[in-house]
Amino acid sequence: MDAKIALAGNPNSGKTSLFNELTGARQHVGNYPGVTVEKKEGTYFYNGYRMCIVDLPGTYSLTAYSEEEIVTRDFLVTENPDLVIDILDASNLERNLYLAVQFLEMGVPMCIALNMIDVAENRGIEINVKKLSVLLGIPVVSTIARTGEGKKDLISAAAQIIREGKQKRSFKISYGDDLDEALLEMEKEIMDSNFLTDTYDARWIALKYLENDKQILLKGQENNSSLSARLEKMVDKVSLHLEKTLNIYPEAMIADQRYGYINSIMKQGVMRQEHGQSRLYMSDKIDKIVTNRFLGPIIMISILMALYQFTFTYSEAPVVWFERFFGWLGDVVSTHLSDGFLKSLIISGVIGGVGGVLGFVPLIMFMFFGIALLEDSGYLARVAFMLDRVFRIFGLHGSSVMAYIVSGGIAGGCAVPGVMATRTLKSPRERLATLLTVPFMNCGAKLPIFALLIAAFFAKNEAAIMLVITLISWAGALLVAKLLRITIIKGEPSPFVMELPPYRLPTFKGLAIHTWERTWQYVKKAGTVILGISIILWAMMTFPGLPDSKVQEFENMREIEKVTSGTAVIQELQTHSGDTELSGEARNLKDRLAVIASQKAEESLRNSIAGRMGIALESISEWAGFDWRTNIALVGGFAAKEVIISTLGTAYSLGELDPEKSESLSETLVKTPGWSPLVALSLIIFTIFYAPCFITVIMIVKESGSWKWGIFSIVFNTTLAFALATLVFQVGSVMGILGG
Ligand code: BGO
Repeated sequence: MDAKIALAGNPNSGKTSLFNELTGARQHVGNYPGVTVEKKEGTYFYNGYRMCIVDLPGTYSLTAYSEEEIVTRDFLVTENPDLVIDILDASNLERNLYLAVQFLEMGVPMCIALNMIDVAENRGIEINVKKLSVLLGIPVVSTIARTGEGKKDLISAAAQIIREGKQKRSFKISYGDDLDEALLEMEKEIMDSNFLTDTYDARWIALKYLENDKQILLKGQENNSSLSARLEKMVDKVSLHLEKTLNIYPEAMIADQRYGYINSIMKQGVMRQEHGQSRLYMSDKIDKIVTNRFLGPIIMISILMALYQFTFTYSEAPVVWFERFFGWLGDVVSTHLSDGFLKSLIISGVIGGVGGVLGFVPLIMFMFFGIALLEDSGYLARVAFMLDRVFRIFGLHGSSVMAYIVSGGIAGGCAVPGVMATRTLKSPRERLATLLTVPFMNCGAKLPIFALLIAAFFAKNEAAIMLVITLISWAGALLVAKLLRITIIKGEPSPFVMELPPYRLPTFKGLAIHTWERTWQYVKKAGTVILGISIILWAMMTFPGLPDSKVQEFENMREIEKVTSGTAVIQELQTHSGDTELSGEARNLKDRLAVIASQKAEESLRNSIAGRMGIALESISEWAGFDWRTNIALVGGFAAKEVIISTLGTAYSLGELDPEKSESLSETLVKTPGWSPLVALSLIIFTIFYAPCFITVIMIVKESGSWKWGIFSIVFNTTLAFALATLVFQVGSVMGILGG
């Protein structure tokens, strides 16, 4: 049987030596067509195989900068060898792995000859070959090409891969949020139009466009000029963005991330150097402390605590300004519009709903700024690296950490991109376990709910409570993942390599752009989706309203109050507005009328569609301490979690105790009977765990490929959330803690 094997590697890695060892006298030299690069071919016989071995020119990379690189690349795609043996100089592993990573990205069938192992040993370098093989997912065999040592093992590993046939391997490096997103978009366009995909892999083509690869660009323009122009436009857009935010070009970012991937492999105990001669760069020095087994977690918790402290401290005043602004706006509308549905819609539906969400913009902004700082500096990647050890225990993967963080693992993300971020996970089981648990993270929509409840009931320990909420959500997500991995999605965890790019000093401009982009997303959602849902929920909370007989009943109650007070008092009320100017009797009447108005509003809310739903659920939800108004908010929260806060705002403003006093929602909740710190805690727990919002469920269905998992996440998460909230509320009530 014939097989074609290509020998590739960096110059001076020992390719020629290995080639000579294998082929001996059976070799001939020519040139690659059209170029001056030498082409050496020979044969080797092994167990019935006639192996045609081609010694490719030595290269450091697979860009299109030199003839050698183009020849190597073209050979791999046009000649389609059965196997590539990448020869690595073991004494210079990190640098040699750069080319190996690019072969892996091309998806060619390959194995590694870890050559010059004798030189490495002499230099006190010890390499864990097995671990390297596991992490890269391909066979690695140590060799000494000069003496022929390891040659037989290498060829037997090669024959094994050839026997197994060409299997498509999925190897993906994350190039950071911006490039990953661009890559996904470009990949889709490329696949939809079958653009060069006969020869190359779609992601690889997209990557080459981002690397500004002249050869691929030229081929692309010849093949489909309009699509090529569209792809180039996408590249320009993301390049400009990267330059503005991180002051870097895509090519450099891609190289950084590839080295980051290699750096991560090296840090997982693949290489040990006895005499400590290896040069430590600044990033390595920082990593020695920041990712240290003992110091690392302490630093991580301290940084999170500092982030929350910073956010709550500095956003407090602007949040109050925003609240006052929306309160004032409500008052203005209230005085200028006559009573009726329009007034109610604008005050309760629009201002109460959207204003409630927009009121938290300063908090969101400060949080995003802090997270952008951690992300742009490269620290978040270290968090993922450290947490990998913990994640393994729970049957997950280091890449899951990034999906958790994107979903709001620290606070303020979104589960939709979080579910999409799970695409970097190779193992389908780990991926499923991750995408089913990312919705437990504290996304930007849950944050205002926590902020509201913390401000109302735990004002003294804001940052500490926020940290506890974060830890609860992570612990819950990990335990559920473990449960899933030992029951319905069993399987071994796969090896993990997380890109550890060098630390960078973020620029203020870059941080400002990242902060603004994310804040704008939040504002835009509040002004569109949330506005729409708020109006629907307002309608559900307003209609069908009270029956005429009931309206008349309240009217009669008002009349009775007025008649018993006398005309003089009524006249006084009509002509004066401020409380201080009123006589005692007039003030009394005013209070009694306000109580009737409030009773009427509450009765109307109870009678509404949403109110009836809330009341119907109350017999169950009261186990967890939730009243019917909270139920309305939680049902609304399934559409989008922001709606919880806006609906609570609307529900409590529709039936508030004194409609003329515009107090903040947190003040209203504290005063409302039935609310206590324990109820707030129970609600926090429920909010963390219950059904993901509608868009996330759709995303779960899309990414898992089945409605089954979408429905599972609704039913399982809500049951779990309710069980935990009930546990907290009941135990708290029995023990009499937190006002329970
Ligand atoms: C000279 N171990 C050791 N110690 N050396 C090796 C090994 C190994 O496993 N493999 C290769 N070498 P190429 P490329 C040389 O030529 O095969 C040596 O570019 C010398 N030459 O012998 O040419 C190999 O094809 C004078 O060394 O690599 C060669 O990939 C003094 O690495 C060099 C010392 O190998 C490069 C060495 C006149």
